[in-house]
Amino acid sequence: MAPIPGPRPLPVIGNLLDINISQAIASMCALSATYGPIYRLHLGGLDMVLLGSQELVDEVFSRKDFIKQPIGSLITLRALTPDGLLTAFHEQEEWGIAHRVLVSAFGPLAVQKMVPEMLDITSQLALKWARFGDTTAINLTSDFTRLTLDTISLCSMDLRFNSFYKDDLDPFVAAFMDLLETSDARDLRPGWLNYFTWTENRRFRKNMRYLHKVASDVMARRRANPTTKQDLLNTMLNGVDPVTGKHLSDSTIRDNMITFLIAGHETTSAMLSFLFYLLLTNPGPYRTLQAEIDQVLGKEPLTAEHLTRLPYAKACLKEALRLQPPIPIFGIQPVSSDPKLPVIVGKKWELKHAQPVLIMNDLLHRDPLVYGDDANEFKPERMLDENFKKLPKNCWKPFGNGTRACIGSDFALQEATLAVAVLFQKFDFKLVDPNYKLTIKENVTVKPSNLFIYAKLRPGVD
Ligand code: MNH
Repeated sequence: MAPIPGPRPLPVIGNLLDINISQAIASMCALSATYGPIYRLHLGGLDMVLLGSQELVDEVFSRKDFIKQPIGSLITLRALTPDGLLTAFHEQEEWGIAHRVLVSAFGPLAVQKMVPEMLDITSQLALKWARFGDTTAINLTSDFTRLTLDTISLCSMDLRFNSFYKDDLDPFVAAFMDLLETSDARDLRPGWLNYFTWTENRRFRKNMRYLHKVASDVMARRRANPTTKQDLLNTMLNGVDPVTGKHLSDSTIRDNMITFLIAGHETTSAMLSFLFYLLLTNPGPYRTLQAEIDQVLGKEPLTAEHLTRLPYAKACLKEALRLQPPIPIFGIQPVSSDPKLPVIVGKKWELKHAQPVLIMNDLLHRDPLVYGDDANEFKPERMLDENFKKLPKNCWKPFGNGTRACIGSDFALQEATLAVAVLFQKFDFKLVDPNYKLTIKENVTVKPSNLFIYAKLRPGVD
């Protein structure tokens, strides 16, 4: 057996000094240049193994003995949503019940019925940008965050944040942003150290109580005023699990409402922001995309039917998810038939039972053996269905893997395709700073920072 390479850990703090805390993910990927596609790192009290090539990722995803492991921020988030789909442990009963009750409510057919609500919010964004005119700098990511938060809350629980009518973050968003920020900092410290950060812990608990209350209030209001709308909240309130015959408990419903709001908006906003950045720095794909939208929509108002005829727009989104995955790392673990025995990967590396393993999407998605010498370039053509299906399996994992993959991927892709179609139909865009260099802010998900654009209404648009 070969030792798994990696930087030498120090006592207590492990490899903390090998990582730049504000750019933890970028530093983890950078270490792979020195240590290779599999290496180990000791952080936050965990002995982790990181994987960053398609060959290794394909191996672990093709086997049956690797399962999801909520790790890092997800563990801290478990304090907030212990029964939520995203943070649930593999064997947790609440996960199975909620998954089975919800899975078809997130499927393509159900999501298609949400087009009018998605359009409602996208139109608010378009109206705002039209009124700004073409000389007001738009903070792209913050407007996309308004779009995606208002969309998931309206579609999932008929709740309107009306973010476009507010300058500041809604208190709900402020509370969970603050909670996520502390959760990132906690992650990198050994667990016992977090015990001593009193003020931070108090703030964490205060935010948590507030988020629980908002969700419980929405649930109580719906119970008091029942509707027949087939939204996710009604699905959770009324659904019965075909396997166990059980309903979702109130705390499971509450946790999943919070989960949808958190998981459903930061990621989709990041995807749209990165896509715009990539289009604005790649004039060829920008023009091809706008030509497709002009050809399919012309000046007509968008309908669900148009969305099925925008293959290039979909390819652009998938290519943006490849180059800039909003969730760049996620955790799995080997499960050995005998916990005392190791699990062998790549025929030569031993992993301990339940050892945290991190998949590094940033590296997987740029594996030169899969994507070639131009792996770092934005080329949406490679994501058109006919080309995508020729790629080796498990080379594109922006939505995670297996049964624990993202339940909201159809929702997110439809929402983003719709937004891109409406926005490119109505506007021409350019960067405020033509020399803008991408910088990334990490806060559980990653997003571009300081990305400002101008939007100019196109001739003939009212
Ligand atoms: Mn989403 C799980 C990425 C949009 C709700 N999501 C995951 C995972 C990734 C992911 C990666 C797997 C995490 C892990 O293995 O630990 N999600 C995304 C991306 C986007 C996204 C890149 C947008 C782009 N997600 C959404 C939307 C929702 C959502 C929209 C909507 C409500 N995601 C979830 C939930 C899970 C999840 C819920 C947990 C699924 C499960 O384990 O059952």
